[in-house]
Amino acid sequence: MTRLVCVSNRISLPRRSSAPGGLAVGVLSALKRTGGLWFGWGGETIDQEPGDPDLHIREGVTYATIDLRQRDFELYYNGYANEVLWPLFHYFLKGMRYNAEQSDAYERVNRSFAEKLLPLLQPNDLIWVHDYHLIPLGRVLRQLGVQRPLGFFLHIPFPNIEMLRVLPAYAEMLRDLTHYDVIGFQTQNDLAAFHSGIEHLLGRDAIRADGRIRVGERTVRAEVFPIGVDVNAVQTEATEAMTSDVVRRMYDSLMGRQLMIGVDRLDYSKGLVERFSAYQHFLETYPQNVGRVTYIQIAPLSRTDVRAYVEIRQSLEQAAGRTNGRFADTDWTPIRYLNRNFPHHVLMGMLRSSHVGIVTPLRDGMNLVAKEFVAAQNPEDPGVLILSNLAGAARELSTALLVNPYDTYAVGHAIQTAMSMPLAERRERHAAMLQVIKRNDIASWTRRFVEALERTEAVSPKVRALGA
Ligand code: GDG
Repeated sequence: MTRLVCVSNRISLPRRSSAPGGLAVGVLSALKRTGGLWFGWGGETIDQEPGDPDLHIREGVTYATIDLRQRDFELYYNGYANEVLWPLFHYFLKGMRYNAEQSDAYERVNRSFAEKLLPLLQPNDLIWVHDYHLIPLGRVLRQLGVQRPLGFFLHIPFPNIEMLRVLPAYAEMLRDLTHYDVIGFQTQNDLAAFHSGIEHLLGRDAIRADGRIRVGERTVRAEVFPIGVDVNAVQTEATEAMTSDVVRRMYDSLMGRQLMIGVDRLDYSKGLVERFSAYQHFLETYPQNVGRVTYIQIAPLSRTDVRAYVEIRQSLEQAAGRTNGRFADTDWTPIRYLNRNFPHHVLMGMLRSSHVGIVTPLRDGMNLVAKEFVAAQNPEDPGVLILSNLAGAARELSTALLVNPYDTYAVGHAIQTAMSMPLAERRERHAAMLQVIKRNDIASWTRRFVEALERTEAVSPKVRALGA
């Protein structure tokens, strides 16, 4: 029997009020199904050299957490990961702040992850590395002699070569990716962008007719594995939470008004400033809605040490204040803007209570909230999803009201369309989306990726080692 080992920058130990984040939601659902080991940073920073991992076992999953030195955390996590790779991969060059010291810390932390993981590995492990924080990890593990199958999944978009070339070490990054046996992307667009990088680095012939990539004597599988949600679990959570105290109080406070909801980590890629201004256009253009619609935006804070996140927070407070100042009445607030974290089941209950779910990122790898909104609805009387065509999820959820998030007038119009959509059309659009997310749920995402990794076991360790 093989064991699944997931590695990600940050681990969240299972708690009901776990921190938001799509990666953690995806990895945890995957591991709960298969059991195995989850290795990563536990969230603590210290001043001395970190020791061995701490181990905790919960519900068949072993959690191995390590600490990070404060300085490395600043340079590697806040710095290279979130001030260089995150903006670059989301096509926000304006938010990018590069320096070579961060790049050294990225390599150093990846090496330290590999060295601390090594003693925990067993001969039958399948190793699945997650996201942009850990791209070099596969190469370092191979250098340390690991011969087991190695997979990598990128949760965020992959940029086209012309954008990627902005990164000084872009060629090394592409080469690092080829040390994995399986590389997974969210959408066909991301895969095509990766191919543009491989063509640039290794030449057109490196991409074989079956899509595999030839790297010396080895072949690497690069494929699309769109992440999904646990549809049954979301449906149960949402239905049960409808009777919870928090959701009932929220619902009662609407006093019969229609509800539009947004749930996003507070991040500039999520398009919240543009969304607030779209909502303002909606109130201006369709004044019959003034006093009749409430918009609740839940936006738990994230990456609070990074400058761009401080700036976006200020802009949003101003934007919400402007709209509320202009339209609010003694008994009605147009936008309720909450920088709070809620337990997941409460959020699912709120999604189910909403007439409209608004998900308008300026760019997003997938966006699980869009899929959760669909799963949480009552199929007999479903709410309407407004979805950015720049989110990976738009490829699958094609019967949502698709919008360009920059076109704030068009988004305002979509809100009006959603608020007045007849029941038959709502049901039809929702049924089509539900079918898609059921077919491609979190279990099938995990199964497909693990099967792809298992298939690479046939490759002889000698050939694999050639990549090291
Ligand atoms: C990255 C990629 C990709 C939100 N607020 C709370 C909370 N959440 C949960 C949501 C959802 C998850 O966090 C957010 O996932 P998203 O996919 O929407 O966004 P990212 O965090 O940016 O995720 C993204 C994802 O990875 C997976 O591959 O889809 O494109 O950027 O599940 O419900 N959870 C709790 N409290 C909150 O206040 N407990």
